[in-house]
Amino acid sequence: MTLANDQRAQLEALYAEMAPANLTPLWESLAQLVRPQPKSPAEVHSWFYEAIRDYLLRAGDLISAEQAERRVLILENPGLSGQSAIVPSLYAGIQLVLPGEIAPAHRHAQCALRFVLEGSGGFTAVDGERALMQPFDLVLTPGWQWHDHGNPSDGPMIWLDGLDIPTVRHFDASFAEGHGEKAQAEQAAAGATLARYGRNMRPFRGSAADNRPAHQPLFHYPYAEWRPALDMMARTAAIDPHLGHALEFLNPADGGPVMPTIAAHVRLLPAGFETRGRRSTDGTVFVVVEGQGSASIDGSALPLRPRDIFVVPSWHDLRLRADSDLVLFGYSDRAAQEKLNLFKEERS
Ligand code: 1HN
Repeated sequence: MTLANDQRAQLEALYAEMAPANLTPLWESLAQLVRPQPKSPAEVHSWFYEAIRDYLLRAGDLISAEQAERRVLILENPGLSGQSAIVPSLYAGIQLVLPGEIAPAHRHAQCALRFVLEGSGGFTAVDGERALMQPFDLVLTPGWQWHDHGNPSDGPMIWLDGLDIPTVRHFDASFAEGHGEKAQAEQAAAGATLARYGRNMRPFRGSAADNRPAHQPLFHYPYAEWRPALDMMARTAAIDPHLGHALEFLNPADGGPVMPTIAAHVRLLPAGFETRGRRSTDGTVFVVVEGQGSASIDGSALPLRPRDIFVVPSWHDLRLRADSDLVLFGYSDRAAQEKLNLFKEERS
């Protein structure tokens, strides 16, 4: 906007007068508010697993899971400091449950996923049923389902928590409550839900076994199932030049993303493969599951090593290079954006 000096001075005087009445002029901020394309305040960033792990284990010496309620180090985007956000809509943290510990039962409006990074034999109990956690399993605790964590194994359990905390905050819609019991009483045998809903089947409608929330029945997607599926895909399907071999986790209730706000996927890039560029409006959090390679994000290179975590905010061009077979897990707010008709992607 080009304004004459006296016009500018008179306008500034007017703004100063109206400010106590909580009024501001749109014409001064319109171009910032309605951008021609996304310009995320979030930055590209990566976290090295070994560094997070060291801090987390030191916290483990100082505070118990029960004292903390959840012993988690938040992965805070450097462009969103103080907001507990890794992209503007999503949260990420790394949680530690030590042998013998319990993270007490509660429920909340926020949807959560867990992606196991280390340890074997701990569990998340969802509505009274345990999902026994193995490395690189995906476990969901959908909104308002009771959940607690425990670790009867003899080593630390460490996983990534992905939640829609900033989205729920944005809508001013947070509710939460404690269970009363530290750990929920067992309502169903471990694996019962996976057997009924995780095999492209469901209990015959109205049967006594048809007892999970209808909109969100399945909560465990084991590595032992998704990893071979990716390998089979690599042997039998043409590779997507922008994604590699990619599979999305589904909610069997509706064939859509795993939760109303969050979508999650895994992908395999065979050794030597390099993707073409792609950008999308869903800023995405990635975990390196196996292999070595690099990401090039708007032209700057990021090395990729197992268990490292990196974030690619909205509308940043991502290219991936696999030096050895490279497997990634990723989650984003694409589920919410598609419902709001906001999702866009561009392939170059
Ligand atoms: C939560 O419930 C968990 O259940 C982890 O493990 C992290 C961060 C904010 C709010 C709730 C969990 C969380 C959380």
